[in-house]
Amino acid sequence: MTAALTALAIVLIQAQEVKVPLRFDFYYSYEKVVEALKALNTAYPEMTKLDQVGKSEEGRIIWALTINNPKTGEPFSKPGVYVDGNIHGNEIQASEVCLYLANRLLTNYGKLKEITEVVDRNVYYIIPVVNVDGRAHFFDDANNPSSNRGLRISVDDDRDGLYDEDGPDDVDGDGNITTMRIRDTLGRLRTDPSDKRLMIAIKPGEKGEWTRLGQEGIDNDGDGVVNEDGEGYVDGNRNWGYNWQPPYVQRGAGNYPFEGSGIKAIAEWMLVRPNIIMVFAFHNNGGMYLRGPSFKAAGELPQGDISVYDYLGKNIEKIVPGYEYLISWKDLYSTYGDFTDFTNNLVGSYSFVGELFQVETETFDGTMMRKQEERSMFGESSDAERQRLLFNDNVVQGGQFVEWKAYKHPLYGDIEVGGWTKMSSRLPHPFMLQDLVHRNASAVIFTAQYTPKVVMDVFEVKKIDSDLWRVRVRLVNEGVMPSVTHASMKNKLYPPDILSLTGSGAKVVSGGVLKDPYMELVDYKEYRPEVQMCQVPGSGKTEYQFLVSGKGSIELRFESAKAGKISKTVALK
Ligand SMILES: [Ca+2]
Ligand SMILES: [Ca+2]
Ligand SMILES: [Ca+2]
Ligand SMILES: [Ca+2]
Ligand SMILES: [Zn+2]
Repeated sequence: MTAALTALAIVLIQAQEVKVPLRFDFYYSYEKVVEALKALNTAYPEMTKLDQVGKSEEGRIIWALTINNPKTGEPFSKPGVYVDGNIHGNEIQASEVCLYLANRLLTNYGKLKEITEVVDRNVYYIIPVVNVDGRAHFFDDANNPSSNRGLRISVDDDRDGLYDEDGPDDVDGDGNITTMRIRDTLGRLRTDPSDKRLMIAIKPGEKGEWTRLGQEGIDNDGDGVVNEDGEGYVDGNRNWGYNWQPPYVQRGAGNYPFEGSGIKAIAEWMLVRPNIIMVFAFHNNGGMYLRGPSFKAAGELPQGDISVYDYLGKNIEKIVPGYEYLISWKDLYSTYGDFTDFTNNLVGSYSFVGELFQVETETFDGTMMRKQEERSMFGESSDAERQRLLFNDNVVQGGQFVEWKAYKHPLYGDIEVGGWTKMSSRLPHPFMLQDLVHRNASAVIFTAQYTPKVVMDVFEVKKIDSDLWRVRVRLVNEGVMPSVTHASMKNKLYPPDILSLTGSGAKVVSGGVLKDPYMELVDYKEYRPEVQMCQVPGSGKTEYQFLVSGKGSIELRFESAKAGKISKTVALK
């Protein structure tokens, strides 16, 4: 398909009305994402709530869809599962994963047992598009697969006093920012004999043919440099208020934490939802599920939290074949001021960054390529690129690569322009989108089965003296996640979970953790024994013993920011 026809096909899809169940054979523009959220909200008014979280720099609204079944309790009575995507404006399929998840949960509630259970168990907070301006500009403007990543905050990248004065330009007007090359016998590249669209590195002694000039563009401000100061750059995922570092340490950090108006709005929105215990932030690409910490100096996470991540991560690797469960600073790179460090340390959640899509899956014969580790010193990987071109030609009938064509550049003279299109490289072709969104939403649904679920059992009320009762209480957690993360306990983020015993005619004489019911080994709390601080371990239990004097009925209450509230009333008899 020519670029013009591709553009026409996109326009036709975008003109159609969005209906529930949602379709996932095309990419939703920002406006279409909003329509889809409104359509879900209209179709499921009892189960959903649509919030305006805040506004972007350009005034676009950031929307959040909350999914909660009121019949199984209010949102704050349940663990919160937060899912977002597209904080990087170009990483658009992340939003389709969010929409697919919402659509999947709502349209299958009451039909599939597994879906019904995870809907009833948790509340879901879904923000499909974080960088709303970025998504809009990725669709509307000429881009390469990696551009339009940042927030719409001007930054003077080359420090000449002008802001964003010279970004790439779509010199041939095809909607893509591709690459420029110039004939150069002293260049380090030559045409690949097996496919003339590709260039390969010359061997020692061979004559060169081409030099790569970089992204399409001219010297807009006439300073003798091409493309030196493009749009932005503040990176929404380096602008959060946990371990934020200034731009000389962390590129894209912004002038101060939460400079991005949408970033600040989302932070505030999350902080008033202290029940959030699980976070998924979807990006592209590479096929990874990353956990923190994001920088080495943070040290390793508490062992109890690592166990939770390992259980989830190793299962997710199976749900999304080819994806790897990794640690971000160690296996990828260190980042400062990123979102999941904020959520882990200040929201008190477990968090995964899902890096969607593996370009290695785009091969002619469908066999996944080796990961592109063995690139040549010039960054070319011709084996992989040849496969991708075969995929382009034979599987999707074009649209992913623009053939080289001559262009008269005002600075360089006779050059050629061509290369991969914006909808290639980091985004699956729409025919493979369905598989991507389903599997990655399934990773969220799998995880949502393991949020904390605490049940209380008052397993003994025994008279041990004329006016003295022994009350034993067990808190059992059916989830894999503890009732509060170990990191939150360490950081003292929230009032700890509390188990309390009250009764108008009763007085708690002593109380504590029941270490051994047979030996009657109790770790008594010295002050205010009627209030016990606790953390109910994942797939485990914790037991308490109270000695109570008095009569009548007593109430036992368990209160947790993440795992909800439970109370039981029993009679002293
Ligand atoms: Ca500048
Ligand atoms: Ca700039
Ligand atoms: Ca172009
Ligand atoms: Ca310039
Ligand atoms: Zn990203």
